[in-house]
Amino acid sequence: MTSNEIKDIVSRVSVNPDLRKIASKVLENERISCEDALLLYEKADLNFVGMLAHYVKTQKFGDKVFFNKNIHVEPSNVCVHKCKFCSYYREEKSEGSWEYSIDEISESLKKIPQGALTEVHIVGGCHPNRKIDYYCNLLQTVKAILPHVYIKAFTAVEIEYMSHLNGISTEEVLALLKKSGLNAMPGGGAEIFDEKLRAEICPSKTLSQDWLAIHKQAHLLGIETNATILYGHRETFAHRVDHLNRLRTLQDETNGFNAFIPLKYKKENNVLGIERELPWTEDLRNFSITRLFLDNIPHLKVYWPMLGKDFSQITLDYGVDDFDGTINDSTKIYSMAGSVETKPILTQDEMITLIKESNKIPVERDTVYNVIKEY
Ligand code: V47
Ligand code: SF4
Repeated sequence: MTSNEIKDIVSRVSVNPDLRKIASKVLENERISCEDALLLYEKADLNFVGMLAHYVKTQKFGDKVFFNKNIHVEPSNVCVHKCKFCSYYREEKSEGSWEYSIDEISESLKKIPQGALTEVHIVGGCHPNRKIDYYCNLLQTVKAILPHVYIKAFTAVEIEYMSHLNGISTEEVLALLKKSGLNAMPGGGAEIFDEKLRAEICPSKTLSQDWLAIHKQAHLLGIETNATILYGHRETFAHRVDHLNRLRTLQDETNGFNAFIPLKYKKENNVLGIERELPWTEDLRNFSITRLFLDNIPHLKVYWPMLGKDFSQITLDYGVDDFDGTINDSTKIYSMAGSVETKPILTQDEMITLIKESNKIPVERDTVYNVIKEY
């Protein structure tokens, strides 16, 4: 749809005049304000925000939808933080905990044919007895076995914990990890930046200002990163807008974020005590409004293992341009929280089919969005 066609539709249907103004801003390529975003969350229906988000996504990428070939490595689920929404962490040596040695991880990586993937995504808990040598060794081992892959590893929360445990600054941690092979960082651990709510749902976790500072340090060191939001728990729309605004402000400064990934809170096996997960229409509205507000973070990613393949296809018409990865079934953070896909695995052919079925053009990318192949 062209901007004139959208203007025409907006002028014909009876839309709140303030919403109409926001639509004009979007169509004129003007940044929307926090007040605008809040109004969209409070008043705009799914079709309205969806149409605008799809327009913006199409302006940026046409019908292209990106994916990559990756694998998740989760060295341990032992974690000191015990976030209330997390279904994944365990106490050291308790039932359900795991702690893979470098040898165990390297044995499984050696089975992967060369060229089968372009990214290894490594993330786990904050383990109280694993010093930075373990992580540097792990990165070096991955690079030795799979020299051409990008390593996207460790959330800002893990970086902060390594700094704490080893008595060195977070900059030093990042520099050491980079020297050992770290190429990029995932966006986890952001949760919700509002300090009061953060203290309620993940009291011991990295403070919001520190999460942002670590990403800034990474960007200044040339490590590109992602960002996330955990939504659908106790947060208000104003909390979501505040969260997005802190990211947009940092991105104006550093331009180091590649992708934003909204993570829907899943309620199984954790103690947060939310009885009902959000309806899918709210997920679609959230994807759409995020696309409209975060005008400076290029990619909006759907993490399909969490939302399911079928629903993720629908998000491609609501501002999403990235279907994340082919993944393998080793990722547990969502399956333990009740995600739609209990054994997340997609072959490259299945990924291409899913994207084509949605009338989009599949484009394989690497971690930092260099195009590998268009299908
Ligand atoms: O920070 C934990 C979330 C995140 C639950 O950067 C939960 O490419 C929902 O950030 N319900 C870690 N979410 C995973 C992550 C990620 C995933 C995929 C791709 C990328 C990327 C990053 O998982 C945590 C937290 O926000 N999480 N528990 C739960 N019950
Ligand atoms: Fe640990 Fe991350 Fe789970 Fe929090 S969300 S308890 S930091 S693994």
